[in-house]
Amino acid sequence: MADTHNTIKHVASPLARQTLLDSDLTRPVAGVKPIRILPWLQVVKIGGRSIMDRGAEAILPVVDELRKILPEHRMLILTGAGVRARHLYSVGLDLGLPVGSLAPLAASEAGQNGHILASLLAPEGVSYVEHHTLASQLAIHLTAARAVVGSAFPPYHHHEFPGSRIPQHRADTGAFLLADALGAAGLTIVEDVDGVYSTDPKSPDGKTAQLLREANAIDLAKHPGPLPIDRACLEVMSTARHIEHVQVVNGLVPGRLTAALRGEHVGTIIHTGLGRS
Ligand code: GWN
Ligand code: ATP
Repeated sequence: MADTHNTIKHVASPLARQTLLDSDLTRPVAGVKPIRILPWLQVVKIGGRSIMDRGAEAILPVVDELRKILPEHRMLILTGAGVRARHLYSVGLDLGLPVGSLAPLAASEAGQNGHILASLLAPEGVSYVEHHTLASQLAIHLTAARAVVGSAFPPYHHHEFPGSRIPQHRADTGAFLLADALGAAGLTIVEDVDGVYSTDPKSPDGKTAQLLREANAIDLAKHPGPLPIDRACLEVMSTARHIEHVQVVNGLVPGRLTAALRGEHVGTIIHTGLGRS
C-alpha cells in the first residue's frame, strides 16, 4: 500500500521540481510548437459598429455572401459589439463601474449581434454557439454544419486587465486569440472601410488618408493615430503561434469577403509576428 501512496505523490514530470518563472528552464518543454486543432477552419470577424449596426442594408448582402461561400469553407463567424456597447461604456463609466464589470456587459452585445446573424443563416444549418461550446465542442458542431456563429469578445469578465477603463481585449482581439489558439487556416476582419489607412478615412482630414495594402502588427502598434482594429489585437498578433497574417476587408463592397476567403489580396494584409515584416 505504501508503494501505491508513493506513486501517487511523486508524479514524474520534467517541470515537477522547478520554477515556471525561468524561461530557460521551461523552454525544453514549453518551447515546442503547439498543434493546429482545426487547421481547415476559416475565422471571419464581422464588425459590430461597421456592419451589424447598419442593419439590413449592410447585413443582408454579407449574409448572402456567407451563404454562397459555405460550400467552399468551414467557418467560425464571430461578431463584434457595436454601438450598444459604446452606450453601455458611457453609462457604466459615468457610474464608476470597474472595467471587469464593463467587459462582460459589452461582450453580451457582441453575443446579441451573433444571435441576429445566426438567425439569418439558420436555413443553411448555421446556429449561434455559446462560448462554452466554442471552447469544447466546436469540432462536433462544425461536423454537423458548415459554419457556426459566436461572440468575438473574449470571455474575460472580471479578469479583464485594469490598464484602461474601457476593456482592452475586445472583439478583434478575441477573434485573433481564438483563431490562433485553434490553429485556424485564416482570419478575415470585415469592416466598412477598404482596409487600414494612414489615418481614419472618415475623419475631417480623411481625404489625405492612404490605404496600406500591407502592414505588420509591430509597426502598426506604433502608429500614432486611430486604427480600425483593437490595439490589443496587434499586441497578441506579435506573439502568434499559427496565424501568419490577417486581412481587413470592406464588407460593404460585394465580393471582397469571398475573394479574401479565396486567398486574394483585396484589403489590408497585416502580418503577425510569424509573417514577413
Ligand atoms: O449570452 O449573447 O457566453 O456565447 O462575456 O459570459 O457577459 O455568457 O455572463 O455561454 O458564457 O450575452 O451570461 O454573458 O454574449 O459571454 O452565452 O446567449 O456567462 O449563448 O452563457 O462567456 O452568448 O454571452 O456575453 O457570449 O459575449 O447564453 Mo451572450 Mo457573451 Mo449566450 Mo455567450 Mo458574457 Mo455564455 Mo459568456 Mo455570460
Ligand atoms: P466593433 O466590432 O468593435 O463593434 P468595428 O470593428 O465594426 O467595431 P470600428 O471599431 O468602429 O468598427 O472600426 C472601423 C472604423 O475605424 C472605420 O469605420 C473607420 O472610420 C475607423 N478608422 C479609424 N482609424 C482608421 C484607419 N487608420 N484606417 C481605417 N479606418 C479607420
